[in-house]
Amino acid sequence: MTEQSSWMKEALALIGEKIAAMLMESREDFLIPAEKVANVGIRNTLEHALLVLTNAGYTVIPVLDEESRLRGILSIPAIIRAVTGVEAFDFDKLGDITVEEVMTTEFPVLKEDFELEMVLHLLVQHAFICITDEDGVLQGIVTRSELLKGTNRVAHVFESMYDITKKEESPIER
Ligand code: 4BW
Repeated sequence: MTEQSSWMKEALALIGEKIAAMLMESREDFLIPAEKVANVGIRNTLEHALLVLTNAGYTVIPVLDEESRLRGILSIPAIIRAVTGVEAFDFDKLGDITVEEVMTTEFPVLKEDFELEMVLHLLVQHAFICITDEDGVLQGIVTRSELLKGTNRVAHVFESMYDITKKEESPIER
């Protein structure tokens, strides 16, 4: 798992203070709490995992251990790959392979005091970001759609809250 690192933080351009503050007002709204996040256990079989994914309607979900610590993420394509033979699928193997054998362990994870810049940056590449506490226990996820809802709100109300005047020379136009 890729932890939030200081060099990465510094590499990211800072979001304007006022916009960041407005977005962070919705912080609680865009964090889907762990109890509402579909997940599978590390020792579950792929057969069980496929049922959970199918019933939840998601393509990728977090993998947890017995102490609710985040251990990986599991996708439908990864399950299908695991039962793909040279010429055919062998779906009988679903009951013999565990989630742990197939899950992805390289993915970004942030702590509860995450920086907004970091989340925005990571969501370009990833559909959701897992948030954990210091012990690695899943606290929730931030998804693209929840953050977009927050961004949408800022786009609608920002100019009604602030007087904006164009600078003579904007750095963006240089
Ligand atoms: O069951 C669904 N309900 C709703 N309301 N929307 C869904 C559902 N399934 C898919 N969607 C939509 C969302 O807009 O399709 C997008 C892509 O789904 P995904 O990736 O490929 O399964 C969804 O975009 P999103 O809300 O920004 O979510 C991004 C990703 O975050 C999802 C899924 O991998 C994960 N995710 C979201 N909510 C989750 C969840 N994983 C577990 N539990 C949840 N509650």
